[in-house]
Amino acid sequence: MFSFDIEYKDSETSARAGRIKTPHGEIETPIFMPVGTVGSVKALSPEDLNNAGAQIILGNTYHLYLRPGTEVLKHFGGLAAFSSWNKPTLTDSGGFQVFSLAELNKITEDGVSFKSHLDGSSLYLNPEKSIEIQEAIGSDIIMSFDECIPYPATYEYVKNSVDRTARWALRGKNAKKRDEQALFGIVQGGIYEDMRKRSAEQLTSIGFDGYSIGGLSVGEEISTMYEICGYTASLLPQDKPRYLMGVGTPEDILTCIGLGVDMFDCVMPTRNARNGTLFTSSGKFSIKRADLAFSDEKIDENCSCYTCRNFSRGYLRHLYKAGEILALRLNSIHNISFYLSIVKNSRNAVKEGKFKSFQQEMLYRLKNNN
Ligand code: PRF
Ligand code: ZN
Repeated sequence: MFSFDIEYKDSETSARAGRIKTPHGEIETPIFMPVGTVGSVKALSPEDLNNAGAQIILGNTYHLYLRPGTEVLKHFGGLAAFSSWNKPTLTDSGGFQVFSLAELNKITEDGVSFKSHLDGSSLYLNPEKSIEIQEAIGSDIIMSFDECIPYPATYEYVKNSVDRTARWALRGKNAKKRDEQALFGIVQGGIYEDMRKRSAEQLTSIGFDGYSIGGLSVGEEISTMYEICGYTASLLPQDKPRYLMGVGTPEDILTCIGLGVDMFDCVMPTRNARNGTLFTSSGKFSIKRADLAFSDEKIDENCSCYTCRNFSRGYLRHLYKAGEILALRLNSIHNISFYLSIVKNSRNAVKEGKFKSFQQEMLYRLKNNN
């Protein structure tokens, strides 16, 4: 069964250190969830993920519904068993992916019709169908089907969409059959504080196991993102986990932990790894740089991941330039390990009552890009 307990609260910021229990194991928060859209975190095996410190990974309803489909997933006993990950998984509802990837046909009160980005076939998702697919996937934490509002959007548009997202969230909750899965509601409302308040009130009065903050990092100013994130987090129940969807950079994660967010996911560490961009505690750099050819430095002297324990920047540059597939794996191992070290160190800092100084120091070092 699902539970969330807060173990420590920071006195200077809104940061919390907590523990989520799921049928597939426990998660220490704050946590970063590597993105495994189609049932694999690109370039990484479950063993690589375990060694990097991953505790939960994310899958997407939209992609898994298109391929391999619910019958295959059911046959293998759900995504965790199918992929041999066997630890906690969370799925996004498909709402956001339908709006961002598919060719949208029509949004009605009932749901959304769209064309598959794979073969153009016509498909349909609604709140009930999204829950049914997530039940077949068997993820420990599932999301309500929401309408993701484009940015910028008018106040009137946002209002209609917030209300519809609340009606869809209630329908999803009523359709849910499996008790062992936790269901989160997704707060929308664009950049309008009163709409965020309206959405948070609607969802908390329905009641969910946790609350996601959606509709951010979609093109608004970064300062606006932080303001709306902090405001929204302050409206949510203290005793439930808060998940900021699709965010973000190391700076964003450190900042938003301080605003009271417990869970994050983003393709940035894995996608950037495959493009040759590596994150370190003193900023990011490209492994393609000519001046790294003779570098015997590690990616990050402070990192103890498999890649940093064994390989020089010079060798990693060579692998990348030669188009070797090992480059993608080694880079991904480092970036995921780095992201997970940020949340782990944040958690430890909260426990030791020094999150604020840890956060300031980290943000300062990240800015001094090397
Ligand atoms: N809704 C859903 N998934 C999401 C988002 C959202 O608003 C975002 C926005 N950053 C990322 N992923 N369902
Ligand atoms: Zn490393």
